Amino acid sequence: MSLDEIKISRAILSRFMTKFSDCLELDVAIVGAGPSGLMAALRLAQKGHKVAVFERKLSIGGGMWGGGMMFNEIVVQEQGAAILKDLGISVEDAGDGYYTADSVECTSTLTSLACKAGARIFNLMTVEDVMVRENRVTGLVINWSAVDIAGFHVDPLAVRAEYVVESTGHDTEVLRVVRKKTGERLLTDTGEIMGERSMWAEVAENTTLENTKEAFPGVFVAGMAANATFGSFRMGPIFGGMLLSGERVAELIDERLTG
Ligand code: 48H
Repeated sequence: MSLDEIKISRAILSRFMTKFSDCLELDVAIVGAGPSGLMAALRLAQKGHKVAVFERKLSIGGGMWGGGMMFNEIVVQEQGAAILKDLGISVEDAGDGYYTADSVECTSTLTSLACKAGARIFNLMTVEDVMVRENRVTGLVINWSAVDIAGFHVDPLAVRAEYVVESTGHDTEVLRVVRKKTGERLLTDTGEIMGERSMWAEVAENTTLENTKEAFPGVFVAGMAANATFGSFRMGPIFGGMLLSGERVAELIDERLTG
């Protein structure tokens, strides 16, 4: 078979345009492809919702690849281990209710399963703003990360969504922009992003789940961003709470979409 470079280029352009334009109106737009965002994407897609994830970086997986201090293993507790096993990821018993898993296997498997379930993942795209109608977030404003990095003045495009998942991790970028642009109170005690506290794994893991909820009309917060928004602790390289938070946010949004 002869190979024509122009056919290769045309195939990429036409396939990408079909895929991208199909995602301009979504049930759920997820910001950040870390463990909580990927888990949410997997469960929402399995429930039949139209979901896409927008990730700023070239790589998918957020803080999961790096394990703890670049030792590429993660720790999960009983419930987290059950999720990983259910996804077909190898888990080692480390005793006393702690389990370890290879962070590369976790990230790549979760990503693959989310894609195969029907979630679309767009890497190299940064969410820089939101759309708001009648005090409710109705979509995202996106641009190529390369535009952001280069500091070019190029106007963005927009994506409409019934619900947005804020899973940008420590920086809570979506809620930060919501607070700044709307001037409205977030659904926190102070109305502001309350800020992440220092490390306390046990408390942080439990509060991650409690804090996985709607933080502004139309925006649900998951993962590390949930604790940062509602003023709880960080937990270090234990990832059960992130996975459970992704599942929880998917359940909450599914209830809204189908209820
Ligand atoms: C597009 C964006 C934008 C934007 C950020 O940090 P993450 O891995 O997030 P979680 O919450 O799923 O997992 C947190 C975990 O990795 C972690 O950091 C833990 C457990 N820390 C504990 C501790 O004590 O330190 O992923 C967030 C993703 C990243 O890939 C970002 O690049 C991406 O979101 N992102 N994508 N537009 N504006 N902002």
